[in-house]
Amino acid sequence: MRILIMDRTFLWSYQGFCYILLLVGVLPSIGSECNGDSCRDVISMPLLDEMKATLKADLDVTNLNNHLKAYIEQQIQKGVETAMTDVMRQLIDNKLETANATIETTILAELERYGITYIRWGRKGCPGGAELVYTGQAGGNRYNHNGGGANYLCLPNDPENGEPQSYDNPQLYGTEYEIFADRNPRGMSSTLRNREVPCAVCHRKRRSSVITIPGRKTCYKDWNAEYNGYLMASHKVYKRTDYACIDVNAEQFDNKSASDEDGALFYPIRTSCGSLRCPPYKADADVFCVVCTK
Ligand SMILES: [Ca+2]
Ligand SMILES: [Ca+2]
Repeated sequence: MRILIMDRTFLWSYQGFCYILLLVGVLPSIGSECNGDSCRDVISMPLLDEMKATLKADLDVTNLNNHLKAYIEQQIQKGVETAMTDVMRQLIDNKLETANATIETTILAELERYGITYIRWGRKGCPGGAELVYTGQAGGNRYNHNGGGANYLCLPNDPENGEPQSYDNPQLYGTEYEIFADRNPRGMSSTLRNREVPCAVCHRKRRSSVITIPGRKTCYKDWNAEYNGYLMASHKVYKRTDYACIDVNAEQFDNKSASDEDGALFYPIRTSCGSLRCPPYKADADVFCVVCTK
């Protein structure tokens, strides 16, 4: 059976045609076979009573149906594609969100494991936010020894000691401040001379670099100051040592009275112009230092 689908324009024109036939007496009656939307796909009518012929208007709307079918299929396909795209997008968004959260958690966990360490000379604790690895006493080689180690050491307060030996090679001493009243760097305590020097090994998480800048008390842009102070070393007439940055707020190691035991020594140092350009440096001046991390 054919499916008849007619638009309103077609129906009006067909009904008009029927009325014209009625007026000219050709169409005896339209009957129930053609009545608005109920028109059948096949309409038959007698032209004249005398004529044995029958006009058969066969309205074939196959092409229209095909177009409509194609259009509907196209719309359905489009709708399905849109729905699928939305679902896939949502799935991908959810997966990406989960993946990003996992990556962020992993990175934060890894960052907790990374960091830098430095020694804070002259203090028992670390600056705010830095973790204390251990606290101890500054040590080194005796100021008048010709050989051996020249660097200062941060010796832990809870050592694991070796066996006693009789050979003559002592090289591990405590360190004293040798800060005389007439050469006391500004801001530092004037009671430190011949006192022992504490130190702290500090760990700063989530940082990858540490530098000690001589000649400055502030860090450069994007660097964070851990502590600042004055550059010190052994005296120039003694044996050579490293330089060390002594905290401006240096404290004494313990409450023992200031006895002159010597050992390794920290003397403030000053500039000497010539090969050192002044300016920018200042003649015969204390030398600042700052420990910076990033
Ligand atoms: Ca002492
Ligand atoms: Ca001394």
